[in-house]
Amino acid sequence: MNKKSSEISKFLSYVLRHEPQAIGLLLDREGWAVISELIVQAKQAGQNLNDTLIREIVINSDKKRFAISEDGLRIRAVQGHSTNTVAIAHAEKIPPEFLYHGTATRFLDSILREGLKPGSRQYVHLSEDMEVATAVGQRYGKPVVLKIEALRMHQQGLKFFQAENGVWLTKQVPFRYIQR
Ligand code: HQG
Repeated sequence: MNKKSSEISKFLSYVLRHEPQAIGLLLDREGWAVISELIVQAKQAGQNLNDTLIREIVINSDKKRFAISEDGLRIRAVQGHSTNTVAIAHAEKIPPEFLYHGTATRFLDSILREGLKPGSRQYVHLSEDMEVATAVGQRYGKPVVLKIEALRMHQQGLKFFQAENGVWLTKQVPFRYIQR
């Protein structure tokens, strides 16, 4: 992705996951925004988008962060939300035996005390892939990957969901399910 596309992708993440009200955009409960409205509201906020550009970014997003509705008229972020106006009905699924969470070493003391918490987001994000988890952890400093006993959590009544792009979501991970 070039610099311009990456800047727009960040803008889309910001308004579709976190602060739609910052540009006067309305998302429905499932997180959908009408693309034509997004273009108008973004322009007022100084961000020039168009239909082709938006669709290119959706297709080229490395993590498949966004989806376009079947009728082609709406867009949403598939996970990562913090705004509480959105409550996507993610598919509940039985997780694999282990999932991974990448974080920074400086958070470890707190995580081993409190377990994993969603912070400002709606869910804790977990991955099936250790390399992906390492890259996620790197965003905040020296990375460390935690191995989560996901299936045992599920068997003990904790729910798991999988977003359209494969990211696993759960409300929290108590420290007893975390291995280093
Ligand atoms: C940490 C990106 C202290 C947690 C990625 C993480 C992901 C704690 C940070 C997605 C803690 C929250 C989400 C505790 C958790 N004490 N720190 N008890 N519990 N933490 O960004 O998982 O590129 O909200 O380990 O790829 O890093 O945006 O979550 O380091 O899928 O599409 O608190 O964001 O995707 O950070 O990343 P975040 P995350 P995109």
